[in-house]
Amino acid sequence: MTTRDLALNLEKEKLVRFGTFVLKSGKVSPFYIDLRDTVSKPDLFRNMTDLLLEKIRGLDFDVVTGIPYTALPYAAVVAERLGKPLIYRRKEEKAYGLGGEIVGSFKPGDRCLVIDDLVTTGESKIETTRAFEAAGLRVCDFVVFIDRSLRAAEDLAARGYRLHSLVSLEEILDILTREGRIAPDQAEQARLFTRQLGDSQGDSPVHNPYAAKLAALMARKKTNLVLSLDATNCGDFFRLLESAAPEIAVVKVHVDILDDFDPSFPERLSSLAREGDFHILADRKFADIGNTVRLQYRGGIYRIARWADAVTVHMISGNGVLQGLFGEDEKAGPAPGIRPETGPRRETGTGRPAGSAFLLARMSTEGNYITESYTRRVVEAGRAHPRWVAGYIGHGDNREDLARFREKLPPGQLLLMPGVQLQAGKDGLGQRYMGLDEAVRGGADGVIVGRGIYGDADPAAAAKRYREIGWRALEARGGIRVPPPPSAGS
Ligand code: S5P
Repeated sequence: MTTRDLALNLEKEKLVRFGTFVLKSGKVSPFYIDLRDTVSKPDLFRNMTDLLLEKIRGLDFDVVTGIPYTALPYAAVVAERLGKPLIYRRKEEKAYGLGGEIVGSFKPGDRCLVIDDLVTTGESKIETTRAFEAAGLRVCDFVVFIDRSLRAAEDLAARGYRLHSLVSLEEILDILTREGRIAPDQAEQARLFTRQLGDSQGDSPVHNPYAAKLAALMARKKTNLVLSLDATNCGDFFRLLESAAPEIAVVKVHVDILDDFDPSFPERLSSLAREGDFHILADRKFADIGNTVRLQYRGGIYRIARWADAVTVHMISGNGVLQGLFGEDEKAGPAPGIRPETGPRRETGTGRPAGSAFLLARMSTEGNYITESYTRRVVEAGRAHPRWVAGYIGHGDNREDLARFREKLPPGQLLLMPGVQLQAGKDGLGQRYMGLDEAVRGGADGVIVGRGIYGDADPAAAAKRYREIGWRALEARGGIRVPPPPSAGS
C-alpha cells in the first residue's frame, strides 16, 4: 500500500470525512478524522500495520507501546511481528498526573517506541512521555498514522523527540483533490481551519476581570489566604471572621450549614467584606441543570447572587450550568416565585446577577471519581467562558503533580486549592492535606484553609501564620501571574 492508497482508502471508508462537523470544543470543522474503525477492516488494518513496520524500520527501540485505544491493537501486532515486548499505559488515570500504571514488563532505561493514531499539537505526546519516563523508560520516537498538525514535528524535535508519520493532512488533501474526491475549495477550507486552530492554540489569552481584581487585591493586601469559614452558627462565624479579616483575601462560605441563617447575615457579611477588604466566595458547588442552578443561585432563602463575588461550580451537567448561572434570561422558563433581581448587588448594580465561577477541576478527597478527561473538559469549559470563569478549584498528589496541572491552566485564571494545612496529612473522612508551602510553590494561587485556622486554639494567630507562609511562598514563586485585562476600566 502506498501513501496515495492510504489516503484514498481512508476517504472511501469514511474515516476521513468532509462536510460540517461540530467538535467537542463547539468549533465547527470542515473535516473529521476518526481512525478507530480501521481495526475492524482486516485488509486496511493489515496494510496500515505494514506501512507502520516499513516506517519504523531502522529505528532503535527495546519495547513498543500504543496509546489506547486506537493505536494499541496496531502496537500489539507490530510488537509481535518484531519480537519486541508490548507495554501500555492504562487510560483514565489522575488528571495531568504521572499516574497511569504501566502494564507489561520492561527494564529501566529501555527505549520505547510510541505508536499513536494522530498528532494534532504534540502536547499529548509529551504528556504521555512524562508518564513513561517517570517509570524509567526512555522515549525517542513517535510514529503516527496522520500528522494533522502545523508544527508538531518541530515542537517535538525541540524537546529531543522524533516524530514519524505515514501521511500528513496536507498530503491527504493534495491526493484527494488530485483524484477528484474532494473539491479544491473543500481542501482549502480544511487548510484554513487547521491554520486557525494552530493560531488559537497555545497562548490564546484568557482574561477574566474578576480574576484580575482578586489578584490585585491579593497583591495589595499581601495575602493569598482564602479562609474556609465552616462555622455552624452566625455568632462563631462573625467572631472568627472579625479576628481573621486582616489576614485574608477571601472568605469562603457554606451558607447552608448555618443553623441560624437569617436575611441579616448577607448584609453583615457584605459590610465586613467592604470594611475588611476581602471578597466572598459562596462554596455552593452548583451542579444541576441550567434552570435549576439559576433558581438556586438567585432565589431560595439565601439569594447567593446578591452577595457572593464568586461561586464554586461542578461541571458534571455540562456548560448549561454556566449559562444558567450567569447567562441572559431569554430562553429559560419563568422562575416561579422569583422576582427579577432589582436589589443592589455588591459593586455591580446592573440589576441582573453577574458573577464569577471557580470550577471544580480536581478534588482534594482521597479516591474521588474525577478522571483526567473530566478535568480536561472542565478546563476547556473554563477557557471557553473567560467572561464567567475566574479560575479553578484543584489539588495535587504532590508538588510536582500540582505544578503539571497548573501548567495547563490559562494564566488569566486562578487556581484555588483546598486541602491545605501547615503540614501534609489527612482527616478521618477522606480529606487530604498538602503542606502550605508545597501547595503554593506547586502552583496554588490561593490556598483554601478551614480547620487549620478555625480549629486552632488561637484562630487569629493561625490565620496570620498561614498568611505569612503562603505569601512568602508566593513571592518566592514570582507572585501571581494573572495579566491585567486588555483594556483598563473593566
Ligand atoms: O476538593 C475540594 C473542594 C473544596 S471547595 N475539597 C475541599 O475540601 N473543598 C472545601 O474546602 C470543603 O468544602 C471545605 O469547606 C474546605 C476545606 O476545609 P478544611 O477544614 O479541610 O481545610
